[in-house]
Amino acid sequence: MSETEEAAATVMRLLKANLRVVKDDGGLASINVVNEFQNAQAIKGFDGQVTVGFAESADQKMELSGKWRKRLQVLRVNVWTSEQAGSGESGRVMRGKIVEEVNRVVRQKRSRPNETTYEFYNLGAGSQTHKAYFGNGEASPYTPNVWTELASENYQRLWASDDNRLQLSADEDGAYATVLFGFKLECREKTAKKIAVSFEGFGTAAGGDGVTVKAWNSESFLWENAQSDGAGGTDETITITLTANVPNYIDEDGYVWLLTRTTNPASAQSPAVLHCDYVSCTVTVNGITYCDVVNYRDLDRVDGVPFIFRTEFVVKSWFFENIGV
Ligand SMILES: [Ca+2]
Ligand SMILES: [Ca+2]
Repeated sequence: MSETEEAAATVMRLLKANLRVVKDDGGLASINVVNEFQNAQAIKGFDGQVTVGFAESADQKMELSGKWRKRLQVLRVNVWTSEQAGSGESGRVMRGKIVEEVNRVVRQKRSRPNETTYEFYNLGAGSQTHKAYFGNGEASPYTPNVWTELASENYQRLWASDDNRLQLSADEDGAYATVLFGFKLECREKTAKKIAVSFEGFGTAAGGDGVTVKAWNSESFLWENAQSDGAGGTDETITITLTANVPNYIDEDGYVWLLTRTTNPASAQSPAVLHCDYVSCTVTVNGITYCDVVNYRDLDRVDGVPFIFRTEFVVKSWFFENIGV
């Protein structure tokens, strides 16, 4: 039985995955996206905080029988900043930047808020979320001693589709240049209704060029849904789209695993080389299919120390449901 995700959870993840605020010093601002405002202390250590809370809900019949309904849900999204000791940037400026970014993300993603793209942007070795490992053939993601985590400079090559590629080779006769990618999802397994994992790159080997990708089925404990391409010596995007038994492809720690290897192995004379520019995993959940900003206003709190700069958005969202009777 699948589950429907709460609107606030969907919008929280949407913001968490997409907010990218650049500070005056060129660094990326750290923004804590949570479901409730704690206190001014909790903002410390972050450049800003965004809270998402449920406000109200209404049901609309779509036709006379009342079987098809549109469920409208209104959310309150608040942006909070304060003056940070030692920060060159004022809380007011930071608030303005985050507000702009919330507007951009909600508007751009309004027709697909329930779709999240997970990528390696800004991650390095030792990442606590998505992981990437090198190996020399097919093994389960949990096999000890066969997978070596990539170094940070190699993670960085996966940050964007920019033709700056990860390039790894297997030299031993019969070995495949293999990279294992683990995407850590931020949704409950049973809410996932579609997963699309994509690899952009190519492979070369003495026995023939090409890349083969597979997805890990954590129920059958097998690599499945093989796809092959990338034999042209230039980037190609290979995608595995999963729409049936989707939760089976999410393991108990919330990971979706993608295995990518050269279609052919290295020979005694020449290595097998895997080139990868970019990988991503897009997950669609059962939940709201539309959201947009209704309005926003400033609610600064200037009677205490430190000042709290706050902007509150009203966001409307909806999804359609068939209640069946
Ligand atoms: Ca490319
Ligand atoms: Ca790249």
